[in-house]
Amino acid sequence: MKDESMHYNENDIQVLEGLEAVRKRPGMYIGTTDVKGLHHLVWEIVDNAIDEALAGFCDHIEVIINKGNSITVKDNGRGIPVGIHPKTGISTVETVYTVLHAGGKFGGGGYKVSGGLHGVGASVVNALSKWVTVTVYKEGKIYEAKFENGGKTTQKLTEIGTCELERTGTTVTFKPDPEIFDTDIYDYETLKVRIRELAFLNRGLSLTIRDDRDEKDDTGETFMYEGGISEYVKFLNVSKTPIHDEIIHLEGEEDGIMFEVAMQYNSGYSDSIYSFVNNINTHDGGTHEEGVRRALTRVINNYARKTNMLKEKDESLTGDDVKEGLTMIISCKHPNPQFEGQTKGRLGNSEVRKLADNVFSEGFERFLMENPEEAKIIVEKTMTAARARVAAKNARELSRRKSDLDVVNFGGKLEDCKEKDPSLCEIFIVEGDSAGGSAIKGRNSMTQAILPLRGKILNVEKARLDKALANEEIRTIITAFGTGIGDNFDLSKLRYDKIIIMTDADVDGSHIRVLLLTLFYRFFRPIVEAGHVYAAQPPLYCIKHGKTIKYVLNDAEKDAYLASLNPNTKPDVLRMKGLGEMDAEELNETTMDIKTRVLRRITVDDAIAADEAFSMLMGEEVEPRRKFIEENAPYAQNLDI
Ligand code: 0RA
Repeated sequence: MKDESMHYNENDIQVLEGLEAVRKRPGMYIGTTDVKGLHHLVWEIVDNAIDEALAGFCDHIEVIINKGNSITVKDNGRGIPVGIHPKTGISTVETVYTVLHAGGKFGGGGYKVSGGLHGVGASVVNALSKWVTVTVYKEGKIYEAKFENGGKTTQKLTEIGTCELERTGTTVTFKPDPEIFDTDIYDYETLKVRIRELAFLNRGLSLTIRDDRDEKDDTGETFMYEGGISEYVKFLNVSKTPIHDEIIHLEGEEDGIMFEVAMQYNSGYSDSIYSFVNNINTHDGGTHEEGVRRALTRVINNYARKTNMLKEKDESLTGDDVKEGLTMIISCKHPNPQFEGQTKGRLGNSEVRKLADNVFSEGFERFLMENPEEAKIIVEKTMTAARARVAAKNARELSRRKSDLDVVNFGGKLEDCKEKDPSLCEIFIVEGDSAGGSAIKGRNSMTQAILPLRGKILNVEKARLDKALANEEIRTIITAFGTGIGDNFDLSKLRYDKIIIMTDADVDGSHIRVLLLTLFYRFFRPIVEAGHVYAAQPPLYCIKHGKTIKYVLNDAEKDAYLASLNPNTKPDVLRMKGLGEMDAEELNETTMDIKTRVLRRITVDDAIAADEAFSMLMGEEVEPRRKFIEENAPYAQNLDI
């Protein structure tokens, strides 16, 4: 007879060493241990359930945020195998949760395309949890295993009851270890947005999210889209005005690689093209995107020539022309994806370029032939974009020539700093001339440049590049930044390390800030993505007591500060009116001085959410904006993206 216990002990040591390595260097496995890493744990577990769905055995997944911020993920798949694993001599459930490299091929060796840590996810989550409970429903029986303090088995897989034969699936509950993570509070919205995305990307799969910390939430929200990525395109175009009714959906498969794309043009000027591989956003594109872009440009040009919309003498449409106002989702499911680039956000598999090109060009050509009216609208749109491109190029050349003559003065508005090393320089874009005046007097003229804005800035969500370039305010900004715009944009030429938007803490101020952010996001996106954009935070209150002056940013800070004071002091509290009413010294001390100011960095964690928010806030459609503001009113503080 084999000595089972001996066998187990040997493994046990190995197992604990493996999980201990995860606890020592969690960043290697989940990136960070901040709020992002905390949420990452959920996706590792959900990924396993998605794999079971992609294998065709699961059609419902439920995510529950429990009281106390533990997470439950339930699926109705086949259930993790419960038998003894031949390699480890312990149950497969326990193996999957405690052996670091038990991923992928455990159990049946099924077809597996999801992203994440490719099957080691469960053990990584276990290693980083205070406790984990796994329940498996299978063949009329209920099994349970428990782990504590970084993955130590406290209850081996045990049969704990019976259930109906038809009931199968896996339920996992885990509580992240507060010793590992900076925060232990889950954000419903963050989980919801990704769960909705997973529902769009996996048509027919239903996903539910419920918040049991919230007494009022007893049903949660369920997302299920029969139309898959077509419905994603429809959703992304809600705040935009589509120029044709039908959402074009094309798909194909070859050698186990699934490829699909959905698209619809809208009347706007920016494009929203997002691509995914195995449900992961490939934000740096790759071969699947390249195939589609190449085919899109070729098919539209061919069609426009064939129908004589594009005459012989006309230049061909460019890749930029054919993507203006295009909302598109590209989704590829690949059994062996190669992710490339610094952030692994690029698909490298070369065979996908061909597949994407073939599937797209055949399907799209067919669509244009069968729908001549839509085809005409689309081609006309791309031809208008081409004309605007030429006009913008001329305008750009004009403004470049002008700025060559006038490098120092910038139309008289920019008060530049003396320092020439961009990494030490910052520029304040200031609302109004009077605040601009105080800022110029109060600044550190060595490193701080000031650009006062006179009028309201143009809403670029409703304007093409050529019109934006005709706008004085925007031209000054482009010249000041030094990066150029459009085709000749060059991030390395940015003249300031920090671009600081300084507007009042009122509704007008927020409006100007959103207009500026829209401009930066649409026309200077790499500047935002590289983290160069900040919002200054002028204080809302000034609290004086005795000789002490304290500035605070909001009501909560004011109340906290007042409560901290000796009850005998008599503070007389001033509500600050606006930037324009502060003198140079006050403005410097409260908002500009690097020793005392509070800046908020504007980040783009999620490009899709940012795009959605800008279209919503700045686009043509009124109704979605009304709804968005209504729904977000309680969170108005967090509106910035
Ligand atoms: C491999 C084989 C079988 C099921 C699974 C994996 C499976 C894993 C997970 C992880 C979360 N939920 C899951 N659901 C299923 C099938 C084995 C069998 O049919 O006995």
